[in-house]
Amino acid sequence: PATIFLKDYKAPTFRITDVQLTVELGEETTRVTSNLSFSRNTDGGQQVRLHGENLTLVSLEVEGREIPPAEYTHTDKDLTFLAPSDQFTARIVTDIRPQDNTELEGLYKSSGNFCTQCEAEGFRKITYFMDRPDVMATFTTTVIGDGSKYPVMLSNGNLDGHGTLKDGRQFFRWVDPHPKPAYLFALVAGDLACVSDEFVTMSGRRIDLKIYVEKGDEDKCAHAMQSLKNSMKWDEEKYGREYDLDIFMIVAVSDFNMGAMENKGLNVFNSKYVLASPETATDADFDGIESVIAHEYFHNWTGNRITCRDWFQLTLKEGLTVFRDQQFSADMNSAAVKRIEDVQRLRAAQFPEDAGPLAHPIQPQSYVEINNFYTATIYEKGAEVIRMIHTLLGEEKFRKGMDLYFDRHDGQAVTTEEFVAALEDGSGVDLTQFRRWYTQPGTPEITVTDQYDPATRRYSLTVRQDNPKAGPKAPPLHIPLSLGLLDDQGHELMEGAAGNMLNLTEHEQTFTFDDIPARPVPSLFRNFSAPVKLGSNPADERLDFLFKNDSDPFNRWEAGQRLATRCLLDMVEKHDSPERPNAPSGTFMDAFAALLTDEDLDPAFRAAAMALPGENYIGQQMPIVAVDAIHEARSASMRSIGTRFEDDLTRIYNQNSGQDNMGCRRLKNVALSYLTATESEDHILLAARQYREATNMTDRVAALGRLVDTDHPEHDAALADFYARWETDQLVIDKWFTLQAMASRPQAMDDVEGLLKHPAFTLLNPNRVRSLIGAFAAGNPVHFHSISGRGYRFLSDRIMELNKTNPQIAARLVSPLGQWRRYSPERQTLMKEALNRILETENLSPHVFEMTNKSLN
Ligand code: B3K
Ligand code: ZN
Repeated sequence: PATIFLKDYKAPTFRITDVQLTVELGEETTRVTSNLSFSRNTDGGQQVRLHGENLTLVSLEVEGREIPPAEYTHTDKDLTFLAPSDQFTARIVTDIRPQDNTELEGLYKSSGNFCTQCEAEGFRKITYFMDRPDVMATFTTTVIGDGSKYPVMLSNGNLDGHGTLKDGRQFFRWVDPHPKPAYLFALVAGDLACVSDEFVTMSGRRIDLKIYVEKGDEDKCAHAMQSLKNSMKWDEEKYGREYDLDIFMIVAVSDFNMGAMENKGLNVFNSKYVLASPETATDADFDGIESVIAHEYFHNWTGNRITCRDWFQLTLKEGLTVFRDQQFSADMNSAAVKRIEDVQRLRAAQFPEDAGPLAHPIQPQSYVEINNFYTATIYEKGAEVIRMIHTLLGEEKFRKGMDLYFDRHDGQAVTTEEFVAALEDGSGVDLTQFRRWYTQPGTPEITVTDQYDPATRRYSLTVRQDNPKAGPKAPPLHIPLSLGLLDDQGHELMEGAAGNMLNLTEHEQTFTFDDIPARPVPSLFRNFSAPVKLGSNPADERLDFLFKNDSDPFNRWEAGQRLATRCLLDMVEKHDSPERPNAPSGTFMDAFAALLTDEDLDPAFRAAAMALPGENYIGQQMPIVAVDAIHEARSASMRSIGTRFEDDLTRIYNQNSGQDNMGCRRLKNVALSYLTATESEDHILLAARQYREATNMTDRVAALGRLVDTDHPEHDAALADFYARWETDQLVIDKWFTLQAMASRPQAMDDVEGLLKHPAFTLLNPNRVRSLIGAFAAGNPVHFHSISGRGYRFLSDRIMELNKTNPQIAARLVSPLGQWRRYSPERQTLMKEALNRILETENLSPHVFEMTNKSLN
C-alpha cells in the first residue's frame, strides 16, 4: 500500500460547492443520486478526480450530458473525467449494498437500522466525491424508503420537508446551510424511539434536542440529554460559542467502530456513550457519557465550522476538542480527580505509544491508512499541547487567542500552524519555539538537581530535558514547568499556592531563587504542567513529605504514587532473592495509614490516592517488563495492606456504604479491593453480599470484579447470576466479558478462549470485540504475556479473522504486540512470531499491514 506524505499536499484543482443528494434505501441495493456543483479552485488542468470505493457506477452526467464510458476512467478507487469549463454540474448515480458492509464505514446497517460513519474516508463508499476535508460544500439530502420499516429518516441540518411519494415510499429532506467536508455527512434511517428536549441559546434561539435510540431504551437517555444541555451552556459561557442550527440530534447505535462521531447537527454515537441508568451503568460510564457528549458537541466549533485542511492536521480538531472536553468535565466534577484520570490515561496509552515503534508527532509527516492515526498521541498528547498553550498564555489571553481563531477561520479548513498563529496573534505571546511540540515525537525526560546555599540564602534548580525518541540533535522544547517550593512545615515559599511558572527552553537551564530561608522541598510540574517523564526520583522522605503537604492535589497524589511505585519496583527487583519483601516499605505504610484517617479529603481523591499503580504502569518503569514478578509484587502488597489495615478498611467500607455519592462508592470499592485481596472467607463473602444487594451497577461490577479472581464457589454463582440478570442488555453483557477477560486466576486463558464460543460472542460487534479481546490484550498482562505464547497466538488469530470483516478494529488490536522490545528474549521471539504470522496473511488490509509492519521495525 502507498504512503501519503504531508509534504505532497496540493490544494484541489476544483471544489465542490453544493451537493444535492438523494438516497433511496433498499433491502437489496441502495441507490445514491448525487448532483454536484463544481468550481475551479486552482490552475492545473481540466482533470477531475473523484474518490469512490465499493461502488457500482450506474451513470455519469456532466452539464446534463450523459458521459459514455470511453470519456471517463474508472478504477476501484476513483473516477476521472474532464471538466467542460471552470464551473459545471455533474450528476452521478451509484448503487451500494449497506447490508453487506461489515467494516462499519460508509453506509451500513446496525440492528436493522441504516446509519453512516464517514470520517475519515467513508463518504467515498457512499458515492463518488472529492472526499477530502478541504472541500467544503452545502448539502441537501433527501432520504427515501419504506416508511413502515424506516419511519425515522435523518440527515444533517434542518428539516425542510417530508411526505409520501406517488409510489408510496416515504421521504425526508434535510438542508444543511453550513458548508462542510464530506466526512461530516450523516444519514440515519430506522424504527427508532425519540427523546426530546430543548435548549435556549444565549441569543434566545430555541433549539430542538433529540436523542434517537432503539425502542425500550428511552428511559436511559436522561444523563446524555443533561450532559448535552450542560455542554451547550458551557461552550457559550467559556468560549462564547452558540449553536447554529434549529435542531441538534444524537442517534445511538450498537455497532460502532469508536465512541461517537460529530457529524453536523446529527451526531452518531456508540450506544455505550448514550445509554445509562444507575442499574445498568457504572459511575465511570456516566462520566464517559458526559465527556463524549461534550466532546462531540464541542466539535461543532472546533472541527466542523473550522475543520482540518488535510488529515495530517487531525490534532487541530482532536487535541483541541479533547482539551475542551477535559476542561468541561473538570468544571462539572472534581477538577483534581479529573486531572489525575486524564494523566493516568495519557500515561497508560500515549507514553508507551510515544516510546515504541508507532511513535509519531502530533502532526505526523506520513501515513498509509489514516484510520490508524486516531491515536492517543493525536488526541491525548494533542490535548496536553493545547493545555500547555493555555498555561503559557493564561486564561484571559488564551480566550483572546481562541476568539481570534474563530473569527479568522470560521468556515475554513486550516492547518495547526494557522491555529498556533491565531493564538499567538490574539494573545501577543510568542510561540515560535513552542511549535516544536507539533513535529517532535517522544516524551521528554526531565532531570532535576537542586542546591541550597545557606550563606547567600539562594536556592537553585538545574533542569535538563532529553528526548531520545526525537534523536540526539533534536532542538529543545519550550516546556512550562509549574513549580512550588515548600518550607519544612509544608508552607508555600512563593507567592500564590498555584506556584511559579518556569519556562524551560534550553537543554539545560538553572533557575535561582533568592531569600529562601532554608532548603525547600520543590514541587515540580504541578497539575502535570507538561507531558514529560520526571526522571529523578527524590528520596522516600521527600515523597512522603509532599504526599502529606503539597497544596497541589495532583502532585500530592503523584508523590503517593511514586512512593508506591518505588516500593513495588523494589519488590520486583528482589523477587528472586532471599531478602524479598512481601509488603511495601514502612514509609509507604505510614503514609497509607495517614490517608485512612484523613476524613477532610474529598472521597474520590482519597480513593485515587489509596489505589496502587497498575501492573502496566509499573512495567513501564522497567527497561524489561518483569510480568510475573510485577503481578506477584502488586498482589502481595494488596494483601499485606489489606491485612495490616483490616479494621480501618472495614470502617471506611462501612462508612461509605449506602451513600448515594460517586466518591463514596469509589472509596468503598477501593477498600473492598484491599479486603478481598486478603482472600479471607469473610471478605469474599462481603463481596458476594455487595454483589447481591447492590442497587447500582458500580457496586455490582466492583464486587463481581473481586469475585472473578477467586476460585470460591461464589465465582461461578455470581457470574451466572449476572449473565441471567442482564442477558438482554448488550452493554452490560460487555462488562461480563471484560471482567472475565481481565481475571488473573490461573484458568483465565481457558475461560477467555471458551468465551469466544459463547453464543453472545461475535466478532461483528466492535464493543464485544473490545470487551473480550481488547480487554484481554491490554488489561490482562499476566495471561496475555504468558510464556507459553498462548496469549499472543490468541490475539493474532483474532486479528487475522477480523482483518476480513473489519480492518479498522483489527488494526487497533495490533499495538500490544508492538511493545515486544520491552519484554524478555523468549517473549520477544513469540511476539514477533505472532506479528509475522499476521504479516503473512493473505489479503491483509492496509490498516493491519501498516500497524504490523511498523510494529516489527
Ligand atoms: N472524529 C471521530 C473519530 C473518527 C474516527 C475515524 N476512524 C470522533 C471524535 O474524535 O470525536
Ligand atoms: Zn473528536
